[in-house]
Amino acid sequence: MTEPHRLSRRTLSGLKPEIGRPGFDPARLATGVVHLGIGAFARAHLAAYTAPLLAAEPAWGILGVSLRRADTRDALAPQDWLYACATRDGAGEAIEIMGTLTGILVVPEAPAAVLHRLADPATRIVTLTVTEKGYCRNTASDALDEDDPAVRHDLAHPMAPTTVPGLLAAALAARRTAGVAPFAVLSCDNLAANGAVTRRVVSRLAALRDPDLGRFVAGEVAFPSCMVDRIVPATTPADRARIDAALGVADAWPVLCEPFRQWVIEDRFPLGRPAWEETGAELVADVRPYEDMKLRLLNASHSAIAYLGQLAGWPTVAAAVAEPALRAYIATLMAESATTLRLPAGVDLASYRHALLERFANPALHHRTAQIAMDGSQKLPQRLFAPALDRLRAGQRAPAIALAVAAWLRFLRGVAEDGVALALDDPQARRLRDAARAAGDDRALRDAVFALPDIVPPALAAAPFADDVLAALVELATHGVRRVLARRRDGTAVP
Ligand code: CS2
Repeated sequence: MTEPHRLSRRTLSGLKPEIGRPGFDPARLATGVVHLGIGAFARAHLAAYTAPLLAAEPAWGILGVSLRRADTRDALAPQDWLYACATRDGAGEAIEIMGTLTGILVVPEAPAAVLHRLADPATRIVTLTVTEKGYCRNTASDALDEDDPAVRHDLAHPMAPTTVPGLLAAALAARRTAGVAPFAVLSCDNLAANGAVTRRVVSRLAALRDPDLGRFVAGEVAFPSCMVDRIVPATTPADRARIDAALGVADAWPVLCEPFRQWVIEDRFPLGRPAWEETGAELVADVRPYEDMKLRLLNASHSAIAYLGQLAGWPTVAAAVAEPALRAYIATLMAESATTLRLPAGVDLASYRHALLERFANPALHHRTAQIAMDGSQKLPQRLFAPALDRLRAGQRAPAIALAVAAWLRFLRGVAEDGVALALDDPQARRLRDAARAAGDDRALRDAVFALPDIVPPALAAAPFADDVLAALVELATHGVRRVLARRRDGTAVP
């Protein structure tokens, strides 16, 4: 029985007319997609591209899976898996009720049920937003981290896996035994060549279980790559209160996002797919140029803004880019990274960069720098280290990238410029914090972190990049973020 003041199928028809609602009966959906990592991003991105197709194709409903916590399931179960998606910018907010989910399962509670649904022949695609760390990869080699205790657990208990590679290997093994064709695995995380990385970690874990299974996964399973883009900040209590007031009923966990969205997908789905091209996705043969452009311009800028913002006391991306000197620096950073890109056909770089700055300035999103600063060890390789390496190979320095990396190093010390403590939320937190704590001065800080070859590529730990990072660290210590950015804009800084 659902509550009268809670969003649910029963209260859906009583919502105000300006609230968008599903153009289909959510009760009639069947599961065709299983989504691992059913967080805010997938609920605002995958769901938005899929919802308009479900009236014609109700077999493509999405079963959500949470890998660790039960909170999303607990929030959405009493509301028949419905939730509000609020699209916001300076002009206002549009709210749509999303009804694409057929349920949510939580792995630690019910690993067998998750495996059962993954093995079900009706499941034709498994999509993933499990964050960079969910791939259990060594970020330097992009191979499975075989020393990861969770990976070791999954190898010892193949029928009760806890990791993404472990779950997928177990499900693909079950399908193979039952003679059911493999589903396609679509990674929607911010990794370069995300399909290839997923194939590598899943097939390696499968091979460690059984070499034959490893060959099957590597050779017979489709792992298309894709580039996803939509800024989806974490929902705050204030968002919840505002959206509840607009709905007139309570939604325990709405999501909010910017109007912009993009999805570029490699078209390799042996068992079929929803007609995502009808809802704006671009289906292409080679996603890599789109992925690199987005990671090295949007996400690289985000990480730079996050660490500079954490040090300088800018709580949100919009607050940071309201500073002219920061905006100028981000334009320089993008120009520096852009030299490493093979641009997708038809993309105008100047308009793309301009649009990014406009999106960052969205005053209604309150996208927190602390949120983006999380998991730097997992994000920096594809956002900052890869373009720096490419520039080095081309005989070019990378002073703007070096400043972003220096800001990250300073952030690892855990103290903002005004003395406020900064939280370090990163799977490598212990090693990074130990390295930062032991380091007396800036040179020691750089050397300690750059001596971790699985985190920072050794080629960057040498001159000239390491010199530029040290120069930036010293500059930050001497002048502080605001003055460093102003000096760089005026051309008075050394690099
Ligand atoms: C952000 C991304 O949190 C982060 O690291 O850079 O989540 C970013 O908002 C999305 O990739 C935008 O598509």
